[in-house]
Amino acid sequence: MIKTRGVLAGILLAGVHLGAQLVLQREQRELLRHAQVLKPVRKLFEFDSALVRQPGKSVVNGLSSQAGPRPEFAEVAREHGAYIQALEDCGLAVEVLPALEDYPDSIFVEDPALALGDAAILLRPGAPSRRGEPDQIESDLRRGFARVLRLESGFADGGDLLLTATGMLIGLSSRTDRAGANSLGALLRELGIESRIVTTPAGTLHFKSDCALIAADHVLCTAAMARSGTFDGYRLLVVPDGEQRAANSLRVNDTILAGEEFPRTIDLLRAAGYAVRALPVRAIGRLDAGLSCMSLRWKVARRA
Ligand code: CIR
Repeated sequence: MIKTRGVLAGILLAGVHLGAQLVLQREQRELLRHAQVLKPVRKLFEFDSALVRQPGKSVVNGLSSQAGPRPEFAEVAREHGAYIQALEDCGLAVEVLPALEDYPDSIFVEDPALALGDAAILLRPGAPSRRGEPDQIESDLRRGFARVLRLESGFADGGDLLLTATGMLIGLSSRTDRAGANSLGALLRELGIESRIVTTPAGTLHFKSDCALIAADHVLCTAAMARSGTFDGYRLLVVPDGEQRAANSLRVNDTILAGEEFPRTIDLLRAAGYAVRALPVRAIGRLDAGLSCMSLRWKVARRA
């Protein structure tokens, strides 16, 4: 009897031991998975480099959905200068490319390419007048990135791409179609980045015209974007009525760049604990642009 009890106790102990080991292994796997998910989080807002392009005189003829006066060249140039200064003040080394008069919208370098630290992707802008821009920026990217991939089919603009902690959101819009989103998804997978195709609220130029990630779990967005459900599970800071354009803000390291025309949004951001740098955006606003559009930003990948 005593012997049987001893054997039973032994089996029980071995079972408990095995159970504990399985739990440990599961926890280790979970930790590893978590670490993989968190890896890109660290880099979401960490930048040390940026590429911008000087506006040409032709910028005043850039695409715009708005009736009303065209912006003055001098005002665009002043806003661009203030933007470069802000990036530098955030600690970034900014390379300024020469103006391209044949491409009025080429100041918005975010659209023809995607920069990811160790790799870049040449995109295919949806607007016919911007289709040549990736070729114009290719050699500059090849200088800075060991790997440069190219989107070969469909259309996708950088303004429709938002990197989040769990991967890239690709917004379908009048500039990014499903064929482009699918091909881009495949290229991103080659680089180890998951992606999800989402929609852009009607009447919005780009996905990021309506939203900006301000912390890994916190999104600044328009009411229309909030209603879309794309960011369910995130904390949302909805821009006040009349300040929709403020949604295209940009977090760079620990600072959020926001348009100075949007004081109520700036107050909300500051009240939420963020450091904000207010920048002039009136003229680029007339060209449907905001603060993410005028740069490509990345953190140089250190080789192991
Ligand atoms: C365009 O319509 O392409 C330009 N006027 C504005 C591009 C703004 N870019 C962006 O939101 N990423």
